[in-house]
Amino acid sequence: MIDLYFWPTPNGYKITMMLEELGLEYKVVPVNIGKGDQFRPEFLKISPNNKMPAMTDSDGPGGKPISIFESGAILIYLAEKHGRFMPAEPRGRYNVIEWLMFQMGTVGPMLGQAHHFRRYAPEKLQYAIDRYTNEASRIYNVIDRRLAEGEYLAGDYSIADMAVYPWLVPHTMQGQNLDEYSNLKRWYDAIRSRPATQRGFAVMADVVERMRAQAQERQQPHDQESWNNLFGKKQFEKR
Ligand SMILES: N[C@@H](CCC(=O)N[C@@H](CS)C(=O)NCC(=O)O)C(=O)O
Repeated sequence: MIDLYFWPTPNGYKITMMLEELGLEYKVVPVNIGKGDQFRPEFLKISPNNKMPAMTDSDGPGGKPISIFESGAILIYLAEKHGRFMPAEPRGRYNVIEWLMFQMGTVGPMLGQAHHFRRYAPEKLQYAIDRYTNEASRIYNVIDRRLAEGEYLAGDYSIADMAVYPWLVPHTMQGQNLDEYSNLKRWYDAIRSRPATQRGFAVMADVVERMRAQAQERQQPHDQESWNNLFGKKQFEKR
């Protein structure tokens, strides 16, 4: 049995997309990162960086349980275990891994900063807004150029595409217009229309809707408690 420690964010959706593509049964264990669930000692044991997603599989290597944190590692684990969405042959495999690493090292961290400075930061710092909006445009151009060469990022539809796609869903928050990137837009629409993508994004959709309504009501993305957990004192406590 798979337990997925999850909250509905781009990093979380990478894994629900993959689990849905594989047609696996899994239990969602909500990790409410706004309420501080990520700091619970039992969660830190499987995810020492206090971030979701994390996953446990009772049927890990050698038939023994395994726990994994970092979405890229989880995707590689699932792809290798099930022999899908990453070729076994070395050239194809490294091609997928390089684009997956591009997501993990660049797409996620940089677009996350764009969200932070464009939307979450209490002070509007023009330098930071420009820096991360420009960086987002640069990244979108890299993806667009790559997708001029092929249908997907690395050969057939793979875990690299599943890692990048959820980060481009909030493109307006990153100051990006998909119509300016024709190859990327074609790829984006193809992935969006996959039934597994839709099922992956339906996980905890009720919570997303509730959080959206609450944020709209208070006209701020975070309340005091979630700000403190994600960006304030609680986040930086020594543990
Ligand atoms: N590199 C990690 C990043 C995961 C990550 O940033 N998770 C965020 C939500 S998207 C989180 O759990 N934040 C809670 C916190 O920072 O305390 C991965 O890809 O798994």
